[in-house]
Amino acid sequence: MAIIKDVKVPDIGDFKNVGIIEIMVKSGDQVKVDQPLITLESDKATMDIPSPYAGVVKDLLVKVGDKISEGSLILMMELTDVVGGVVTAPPETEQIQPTALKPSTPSYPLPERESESVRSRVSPPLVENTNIVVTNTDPRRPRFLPSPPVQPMDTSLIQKPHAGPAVRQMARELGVELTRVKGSGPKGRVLKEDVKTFVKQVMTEGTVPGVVVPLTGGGMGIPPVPEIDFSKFGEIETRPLSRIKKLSGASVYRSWLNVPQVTQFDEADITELEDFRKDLAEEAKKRNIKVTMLAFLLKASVAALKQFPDFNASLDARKENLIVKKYYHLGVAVDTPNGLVVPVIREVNFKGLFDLAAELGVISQKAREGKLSPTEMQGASFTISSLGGIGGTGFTPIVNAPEVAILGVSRSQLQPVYQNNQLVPRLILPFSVSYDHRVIDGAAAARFTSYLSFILSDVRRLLL
Ligand code: CAO
Repeated sequence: MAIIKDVKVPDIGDFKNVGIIEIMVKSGDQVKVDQPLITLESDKATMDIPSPYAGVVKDLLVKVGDKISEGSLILMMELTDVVGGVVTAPPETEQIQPTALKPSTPSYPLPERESESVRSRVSPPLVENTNIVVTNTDPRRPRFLPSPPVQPMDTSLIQKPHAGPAVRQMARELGVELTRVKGSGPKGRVLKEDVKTFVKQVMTEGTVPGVVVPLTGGGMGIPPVPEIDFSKFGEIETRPLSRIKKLSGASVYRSWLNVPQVTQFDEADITELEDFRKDLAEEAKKRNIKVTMLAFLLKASVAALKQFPDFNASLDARKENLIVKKYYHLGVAVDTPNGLVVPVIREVNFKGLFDLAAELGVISQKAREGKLSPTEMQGASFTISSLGGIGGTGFTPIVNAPEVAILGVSRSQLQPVYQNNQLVPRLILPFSVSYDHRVIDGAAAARFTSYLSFILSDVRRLLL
């Protein structure tokens, strides 16, 4: 005997006029209880509407894009698990309630025994009352059971993840927690591609990928930053982050999470160095270049890296070996209108001050025009971030992993220094070195910065 049932949208809490973004069944499909039929998408969440019955889809009455609310008719279904007018339930009665719509209360208590009169008043879960009787195939349990009372959907359960069922299934199969995956679909919905990218990056880098995961929530066990509607407090403007900001953001986030880093602060007396730099100004002008402190810092850094090779190194992927580099390619952080980029000056050890100054001019210009090629930003063994042209007395640069150390330079200032029993004005350059503490000890870091200070205080040493 064919029994045709209406399948309607159950109680979905406060959600009304919610758009359908996916339909998982078509007319003629055989569906099981709890099998997702359609996916709805509100502003912040997606939710599946599962089938309350086992049966065959007869008429599909909705299409993608339709807006529906509680009680809207989704489809007509011919019930299959019907024996003599009785609809058989899945083996465990608790499963009657669709999993995606589990009420916040525990499972419905099973009565010990129900009389035949129950037949006329039971209803399938989450839809209007009908004359259908739900039975249980477990012989230890009563044959006729009332349905659980209609429960409103616990909408907190559907706030996340923002993904369709196919994507969720894929994530489940791969063991991916969808809350960690940044969605690139409409309204931030997680797509299959996002899950694949996530898995790829976890596999290759052993980290939660920053590019796809600006972890607004809970990734790697990190407590989520609450999402706040700031417009409640005043006027706001939402501006998309530039591509460079997203990439550099992902990169510093990855380093921040992966590298236990410490920053060692120091300073150098660059009075003589500055005099020398000024002496070079005329010659530099003839060459149409400007020799800033940075060219000296590049040379001095190479001297310090040669003295302390562990700073010019990377941990291998298994974190068991230190790969010490015999080349000196130095990254230089450049501030551009679109964000931070780090072009690399290769073989600094073989280049003179004028060459370095010229190259710095070219790459910073290219960086600001967004014309750097990817290869021009690869291969650094150590990085310098100089904010000296702007200001500040000190900062903690983030190690540019997998490098193990980075030099941060602040603005030099004339300061009174006690020398030969008197206070004399000296030009003092504050700087800092952040380092990966797995590779470099604090004592080594202090030796490194002291050596750098020594070299900068007496650049003749660079010739040795
Ligand atoms: N102390 C005092 N003055 C300094 C100085 C220092 N440490 N470093 C540079 N200056 C001076 C320069 O001599 C120059 O002076 P004049 O204008 O009188 O000639 C002026 O400051 C501007 O220098 P500059 O910044 O143009 O040149 P630079 O070679 O020092 O730096 C570059 C080049 C590309 C590194 C820099 O422009 C830049 O982008 N810095 C920002 C890097 C950054 O954002 N780092 C943070 C990353 S971590 O979040």
